[in-house]
Amino acid sequence: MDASKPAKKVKDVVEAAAAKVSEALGDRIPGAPGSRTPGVEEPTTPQGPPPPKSEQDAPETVTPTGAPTGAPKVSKSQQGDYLTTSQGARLRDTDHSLKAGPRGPILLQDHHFREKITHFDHERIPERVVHARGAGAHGTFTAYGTASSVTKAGFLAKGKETQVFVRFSTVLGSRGSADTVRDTRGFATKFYTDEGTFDLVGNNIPVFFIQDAIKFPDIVHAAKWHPDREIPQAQSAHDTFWDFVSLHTEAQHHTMWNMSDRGIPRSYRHMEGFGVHTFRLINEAGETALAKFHFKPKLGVHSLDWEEAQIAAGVDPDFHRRDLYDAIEAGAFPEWELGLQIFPDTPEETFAGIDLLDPTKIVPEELAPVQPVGKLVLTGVPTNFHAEVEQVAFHLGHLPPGIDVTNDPLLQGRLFSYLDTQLSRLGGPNFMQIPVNRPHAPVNDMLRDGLHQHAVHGGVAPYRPNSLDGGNPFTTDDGFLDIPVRVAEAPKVRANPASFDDHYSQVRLFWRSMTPVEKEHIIRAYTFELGKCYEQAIKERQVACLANIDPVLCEQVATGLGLPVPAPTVPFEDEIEPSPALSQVGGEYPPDGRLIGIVVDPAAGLDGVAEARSAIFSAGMVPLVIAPHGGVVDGVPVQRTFATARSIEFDAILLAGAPAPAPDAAPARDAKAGADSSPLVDPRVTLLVDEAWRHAKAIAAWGAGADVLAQAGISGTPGVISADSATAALTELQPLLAKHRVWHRFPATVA
Ligand code: HDE
Repeated sequence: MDASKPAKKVKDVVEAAAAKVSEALGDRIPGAPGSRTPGVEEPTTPQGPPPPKSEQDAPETVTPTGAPTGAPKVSKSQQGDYLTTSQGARLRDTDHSLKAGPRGPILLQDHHFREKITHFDHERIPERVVHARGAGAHGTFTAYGTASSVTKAGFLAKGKETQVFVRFSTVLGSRGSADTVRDTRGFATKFYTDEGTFDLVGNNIPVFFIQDAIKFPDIVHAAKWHPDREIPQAQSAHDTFWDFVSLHTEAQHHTMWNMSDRGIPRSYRHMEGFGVHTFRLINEAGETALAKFHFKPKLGVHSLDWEEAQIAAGVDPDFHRRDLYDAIEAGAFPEWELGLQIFPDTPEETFAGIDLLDPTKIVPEELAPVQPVGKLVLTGVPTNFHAEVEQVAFHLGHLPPGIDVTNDPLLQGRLFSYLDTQLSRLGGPNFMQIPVNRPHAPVNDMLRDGLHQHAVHGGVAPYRPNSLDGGNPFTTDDGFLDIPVRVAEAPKVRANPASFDDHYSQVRLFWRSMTPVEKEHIIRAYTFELGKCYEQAIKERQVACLANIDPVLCEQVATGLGLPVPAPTVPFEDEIEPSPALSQVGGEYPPDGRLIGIVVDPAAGLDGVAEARSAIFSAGMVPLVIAPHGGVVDGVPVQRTFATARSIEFDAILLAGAPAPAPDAAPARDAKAGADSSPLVDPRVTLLVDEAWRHAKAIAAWGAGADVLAQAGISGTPGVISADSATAALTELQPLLAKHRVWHRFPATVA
């Protein structure tokens, strides 16, 4: 008997079923792990390495010295059909080490074993000392030409397109920490310009904790884990952080931003990016101006709810990373407008009385509008995370002609630190030759040799002056100019300018610019974080700082902590004009890439579900069907089950039915099922709706879906829609999504 026959039959049936599911799924729901849909059985014939997925991109194939090679990007991937050693010799076996007999010891001569294990042992590199956790993507920057009057930087000339790589990050956590913790986010952009790489290494918060770089180890040691227990991971809700910021009060402004909704962004796509420091620009005519860089997201600035962020940290620690990559895969390319605030380059280096060299201060946009200079669009997911995201090396000293630094003492220190840190992270001085770090401009640098040298430098005279290499390379007058700014005569000191002593006026500005609901969130954040501190004295000291910011804020937080309300110690100035641009509430934005959960009840039929799915797709969003079990229901593919779905993943919930408890709705199987012994609706669905409601999300139902609203006790409440059809439900839902949350569901208690 041919033993392969029954096995082949099973294989055919299983593969046909898999193909059916994948056909029903289509390629529009992001998340497929590879470019090939696998069969159930292990492949036995060579098919070559898989091609990249369509949304993937990779570093340009330039040489280590920036020359285009014309090679396709996949040329850097694995080649051929057969497993080889690192030297390309084909292997017969990689599953057994070479032993002195089947039961004998492994032989030292096993060079394949040693190569495999040795390489594996060294796969990790030191994580970044800060910003260890991040995600990055490839894209393009297109300039409007509007900056040409202030800078001669070629990448800002009208219509110029420049490739970019952007890395977003949290600051405090280690590489494996959760994305949604309360923290500042890094927003670092590498522009591969024709005139040399420009790195804009910014954050999603426009101010910093410290004014002088020499304090960086202090703030980072205070904010990271306690050194004895390495607790807590990735968050500021602990004693050492609050100990430092309450003593070092110049940190109060940044801390307030962290306690606001800016500390828990909805996604990287919904964040602003700020260069923080003031830079000095120079145009073709040699005129200079001072400037601050801003990235404004096309989708608006939006945040998570704090409970949502906490649940996400457990349910999906990769929440932001997944959002970034899924959005690109779904074709909802993340987009920002780059803008400049421009200030006259005066000897005082101030604007409207604000010291432009103080990185704890902003210039309100109402005083100096952000002028758009170009568009950044992210279109490519990395091909290899380690090669690209982990090895990308940013440095503030990567500046093209036309952009220069100022004397901001924080910036000055960073100019040292970023180069220094790469030496230990990336193993030597040639990190700029790693593919993602290679400039796209020709490099002729006279830097030679060193560990991991990839370039094969020609010539015999890497020195200047020389005659042996014909004098090459030459300097040129259109090269990078260190703008010859006059340095005022002064004694050599360890001191700050007196203007740096104002630690509170802008914290008050921020607080007063918030809407009531945002103030509620800030009060909640301070009360939570300080409530997590152990030492009473630290809480008291921080509450004393809040007294210098606002009496209501101070009183509310003190009450939550059970502390007396102290009097201010720093006099309040006259009225501070609020800056509405600082608030996230108000405005309407496109819903691109938003995830809409559709709860279905297979027992009652899927009325309206197909039309809802296609309407959601056409609106540029992603529908995810949530059913009692996986697979395909009535021809509609299921992406989530009641067991796998959690509210935090969805921006809005659609209820297409009121499913009765599924067989696995038992607490012994799924704790989310709760204790109710005979619920009408599956308790996981009720929980989903409860959470979405608490997090001020829009919820819409049609048909029997309205029963779920009744069961949850939320029918008729703000932002909860009961409609006749799927189309009507979606029509009412979309304006709510454009505002991000149903803010009026929970009236604020503070003005
Ligand atoms: Fe950084 N910072 N930083 N920083 N920073 C690093 O560089 C440093 C500061 C920022 O995605 C490190 O390659 C000092 C401000 C981002 O790879 C390190 C000071 C801002 C990233 C370093 C600051 C930033 C970093 C760690 C005080 C916003 C991640 C690994 C003077 C404007 C970049 C590395 C990426 C990373 C030093 C302050 C943003 C150690 C000394 C202010 C987005 O070099």
